[in-house]
Amino acid sequence: MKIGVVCYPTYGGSGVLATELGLGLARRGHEIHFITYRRPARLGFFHENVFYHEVDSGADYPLFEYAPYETALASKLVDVVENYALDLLHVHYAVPHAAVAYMARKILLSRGRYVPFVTTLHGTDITLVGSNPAFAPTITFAINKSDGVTAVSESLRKDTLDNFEICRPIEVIYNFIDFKRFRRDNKEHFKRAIAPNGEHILIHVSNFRPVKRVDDVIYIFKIIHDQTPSKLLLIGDGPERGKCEDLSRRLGLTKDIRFLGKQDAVEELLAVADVFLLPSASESFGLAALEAMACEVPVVSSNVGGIPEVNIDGQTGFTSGVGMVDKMAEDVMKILDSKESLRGFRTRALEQAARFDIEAMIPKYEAYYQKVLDES
Ligand code: GMT
Repeated sequence: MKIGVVCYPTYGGSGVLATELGLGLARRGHEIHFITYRRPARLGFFHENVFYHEVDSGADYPLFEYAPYETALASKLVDVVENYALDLLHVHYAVPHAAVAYMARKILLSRGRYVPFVTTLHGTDITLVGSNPAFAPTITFAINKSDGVTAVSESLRKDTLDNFEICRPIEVIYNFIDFKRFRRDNKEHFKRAIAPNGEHILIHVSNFRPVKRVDDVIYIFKIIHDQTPSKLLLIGDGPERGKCEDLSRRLGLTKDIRFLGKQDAVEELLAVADVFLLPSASESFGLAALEAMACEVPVVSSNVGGIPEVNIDGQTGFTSGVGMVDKMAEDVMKILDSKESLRGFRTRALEQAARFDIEAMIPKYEAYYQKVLDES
């Protein structure tokens, strides 16, 4: 198939997932065209089946206080579909991509071609952004007009049906993990550098948005740090980072918390970690938790959204209510209680991660695309 992929080319989960999916499909012989405003973060290498088309929103025209990105993207979609004879468009993150794809499909139809589009809902496009009255009517319309709609967890599917007037089926295709990249390699030299006295290593990876509750990560760490020698690695960047740095100073933890910013090789840091913390207020899936589990790192998390579909309470880690930092700290201590306990959690985390192997999920997307093409 020849497939156009639209996504946010940033470090966020939806962009990562879209890029990995596109690359996986390209490896299986499909021709993949990424159509975005910047080269996606994980699209670093040449592949004969992968194309990249940059969208220029014409932002430098003096009249535009806000660049008309949607119009530019719709025009680019029309251009790429026509010039590369694409069979299908797959847009990740409904806002605004589903509405733009609808517009492109209309334009193409007026020029004699029907090109279906699949929308994948990722989470905040529904739970935070999409439900905002500024977007809701357009997004509801565009989801209903999609030729196919997928959600990354059962919980997100349910949230979408509960909160929007959706009159079409939504297929759940879970997020996935590439075990060629995410696996626990021996990184003893890293471990010695980070925790020279054998301290426990806790880790959190996110975009430091309020929804991630990174301050809870620090409060949890404080409780643990008072009980056992430990280090915390904070990976990623975003609006809450400054506040979190202040908090770690106020709590006297500067020496033992390392803010590492955005990292390309997250798996190398996960490979030295003992427990992953994810206390989010909302999370449709928790791809970062799955990446940790693939590297045999148990997860202590909140129990919101799709997280319990990934992190199984008492098995692969623990889940609790949002903001229950004392309980989350207790759960970390339970995991770290003995070498046997940690080993058990590690093994089960890996077993659970194996259910989300990319090799099993890509064929599900292929089958779904085929169904959409057959029906349109
Ligand atoms: O986590 C974010 O805020 C980024 C966001 C995104 O779209 O990039 O992540 C969402 O999509 C990921 C990939 O499907 C999911 O793993 C995350 O759980 C989801 N985030 C939220 O629902 C908050």
